[in-house]
Amino acid sequence: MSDTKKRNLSVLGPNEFTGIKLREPAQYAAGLPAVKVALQHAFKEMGVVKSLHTLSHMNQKDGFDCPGCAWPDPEKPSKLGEYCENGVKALAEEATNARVDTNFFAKYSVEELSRWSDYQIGKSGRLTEPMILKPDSIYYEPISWDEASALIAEQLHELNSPDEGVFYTSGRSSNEAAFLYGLFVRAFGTNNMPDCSNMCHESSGVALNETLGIGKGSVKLDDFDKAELVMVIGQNPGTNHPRMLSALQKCKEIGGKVISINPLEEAGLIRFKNPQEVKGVLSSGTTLTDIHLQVKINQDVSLLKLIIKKLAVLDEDSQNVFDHKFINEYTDGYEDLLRHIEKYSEKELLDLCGVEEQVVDNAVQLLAHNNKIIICWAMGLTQHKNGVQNIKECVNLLLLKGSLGKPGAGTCPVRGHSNVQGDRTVGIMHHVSPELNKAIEDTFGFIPPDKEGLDTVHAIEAMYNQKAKVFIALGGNFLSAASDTKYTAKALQNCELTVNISTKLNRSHLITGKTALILPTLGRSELDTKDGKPRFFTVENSMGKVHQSKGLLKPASRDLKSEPEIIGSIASAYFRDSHPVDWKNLSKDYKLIREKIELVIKGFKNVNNRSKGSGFYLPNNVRDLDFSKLPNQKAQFSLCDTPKHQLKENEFILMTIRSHDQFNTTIYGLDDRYRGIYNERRVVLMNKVDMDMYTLNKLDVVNIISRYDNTERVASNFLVIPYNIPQGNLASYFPETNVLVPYNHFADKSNTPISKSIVVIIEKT
Ligand SMILES: Nc1nc2c(c(=O)[nH]1)N[C@H]1C(S)=C(S)[C@@H](COP(=O)(O)OP(=O)(O)OC[C@H]3O[C@@H](n4cnc5c(=O)[nH]c(N)nc54)[C@H](O)[C@@H]3O)O[C@H]1N2
Ligand SMILES: Nc1nc2c(c(=O)[nH]1)N[C@H]1C(S)=C(S)[C@@H](COP(=O)(O)OP(=O)(O)OC[C@H]3O[C@@H](n4cnc5c(=O)[nH]c(N)nc54)[C@H](O)[C@@H]3O)O[C@H]1N2
Ligand SMILES: [Mo]
Repeated sequence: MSDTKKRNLSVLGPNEFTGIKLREPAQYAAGLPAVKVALQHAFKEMGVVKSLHTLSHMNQKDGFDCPGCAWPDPEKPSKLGEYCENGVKALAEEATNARVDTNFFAKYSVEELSRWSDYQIGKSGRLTEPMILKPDSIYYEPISWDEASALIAEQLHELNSPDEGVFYTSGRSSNEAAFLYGLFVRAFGTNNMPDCSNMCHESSGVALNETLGIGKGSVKLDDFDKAELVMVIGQNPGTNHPRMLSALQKCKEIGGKVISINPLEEAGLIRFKNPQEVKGVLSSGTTLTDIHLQVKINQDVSLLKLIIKKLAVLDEDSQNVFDHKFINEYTDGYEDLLRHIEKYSEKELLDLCGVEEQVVDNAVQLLAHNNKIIICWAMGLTQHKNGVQNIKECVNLLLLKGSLGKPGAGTCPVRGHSNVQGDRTVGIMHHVSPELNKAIEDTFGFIPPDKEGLDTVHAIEAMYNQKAKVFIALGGNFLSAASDTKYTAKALQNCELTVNISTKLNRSHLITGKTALILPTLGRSELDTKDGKPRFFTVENSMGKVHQSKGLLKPASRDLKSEPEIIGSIASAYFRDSHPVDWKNLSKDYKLIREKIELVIKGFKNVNNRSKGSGFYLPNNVRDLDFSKLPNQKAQFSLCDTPKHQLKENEFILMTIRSHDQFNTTIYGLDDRYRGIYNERRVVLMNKVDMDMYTLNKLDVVNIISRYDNTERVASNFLVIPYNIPQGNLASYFPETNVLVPYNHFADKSNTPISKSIVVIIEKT
């Protein structure tokens, strides 16, 4: 294998300021500004005609699924179009008219591009043809599809063991692509399949599996029309799942209540003006949150435990606050839970969570008197050392209230990427499932490996230590999404070959292995044809419903291949057509792939027909109150300890969150409109009392520093913004602050990086 000339790259990109403007945080989400901003983005990237035509097909039954988040479509999508501001931005980003072609790569070296901001890199446009970065070069050059597949096959053959390969997946791939990819990786001989879930909802999957027997949520969209109470914990739907606000609005209109638990008072949770209704745009909108519990970062267990403790007191006063019939019939561990909460005093829990007692009591009253409760959550709960426990405490509350398996009640982990849940369902995972392996063996005639694979954090470590040498990514931006950017950069650079199957240019194409390949692929919104006939693929939304998606736009280039075709060509080059699976034909025929999915994965019976129209729900044991797979065949109460953050005097806890103008590592723009921060991303939100204590003024420039295991990590040049955030807590945007997250600190059991609770100090420059 070859040596490489050292490339002079900037791993983190520029850290200059872009010209901040501040306003008061917004008091409502959506409304006319959302419509205006959405259309501005769309028109700028795609032009007016293409924008309007495309938007009329987004999330419609015969159209394509939004490439943004995984929130489900209503049974009757609005004729005006079923999308939100950030869905339009996601589409505009994909359907842009700008192109990154051979000329672009001839003009800009990877060294130069690495000095561009993520915003500039993303705005360069769509990738148009396969490119190679050779070991001795700093310029990408074109390569044919066949040569690219042959090179990958050759490098895979050179590995000492299949476990030296790492096969990452982001969450935008279709079920068909993900199934084929998982099949190829297993046929190749490893379970090294880290995916974006490892950094995202893995903690939810682990907690829900252990307590309820399924790693997914239990509610359906229409449960929001029936719920008496919805709790939104550690989630910012106004920005990240705007269509969820319509569901909350409906809930409010029938008299439901909403409690939000968040260190920030997010605009999207205060008030909502539905842009799809005339009254929504013209009126003052719907108040969403009835009670906001401004918890300190990572003290949700303390707060929820306090709530449970107070409910237990009311229950003992024979107010029938808990659903004892449900507890007796369906659960295990109730007495232990009661004993466990005795360990804690109300006073200590109150101090830990930092919420005013009166506000907690108001929430307790709502919980005491309502029984149809939905709990929604996202990254504010999962990305902590005790992420799994956070979610288990939510499950405790639902079990006590009997709020599962009935209309208007249940678990609602709100997923990120538009098909991240589907990818998992059809086999992307680093764990071994004997059941899945057996089904693959029976269907395809080869024996999949039975050794546990590497997840994201362990894959990074293996590459860093040169135990893994080839990295292939089906989508995503591994470098910028993963923790510890500099360490991850070294890990990727230690690889012989890194391959990215992508729609758009990103930093992972610049900070690469010795040899790097970019394989450009079709986006969701694009027409995918075989023999001149359009074909569709399927996705699964956040609530376990599988449905079809069919693009309509002319592809960004004639040289693009679909994801299944790319996987198929790598697989047939690797196996040189001597393998029980007919990779070439399977990869071209999505219907055939679906027939195989039907044989291997439970719940996909007759998927080819049933996925048409509005689709079908996958089986869900919680909806049926079937806990037969769990110990004693019961849903499990859990004993969750309160997290211990023993901060030294000058230390803070930092959460790394999304601004309103980004999709993960894709930066749509430089504004965070709802939080009143414009034209700047290098900011750190801080409580005014803390600022005074450290004699910091508004817009002072600081470095943020984390120290774990004697290693200092620095994110330099951030502007301090006074903000309504609990004392001792800070907030900043990712990916800029990922450099601070230590690669070897992650959640117990789920291994999710601790991106929402990094211990840091602030240094004025
Ligand atoms: N427009 C847009 N949509 C997206 C994405 C995007 O980047 N842009 N990303 C997609 C993906 S992959 C995902 S996973 C989701 C992410 O969706 P979210 O989880 O909503 O995203 P974050 O910005 O990480 O927000 C976390 C929220 O949790 C709060 N929080 C942080 N720490 C704590 C805590 O300790 N306790 C509590 N109670 N709250 C806390 C923060 O204040 C913030 O409001 O969105 C998906 N949708
Ligand atoms: N500090 C910190 N780090 C985090 C988080 C955090 O909250 N804080 N959140 C974590 C979370 S929740 C997640 S999910 C991860 C996200 O991690 P990833 O999924 O790896 O990152 P994305 O930014 O979503 O990936 C964007 C890239 O995907 C490619 N792409 C887009 N659409 C398609 C498609 O249809 N097909 C293909 N093949 N490629 C496509 C484009 O090239 C684009 O540049 O980041 C994690 N990292
Ligand atoms: Mo995510």
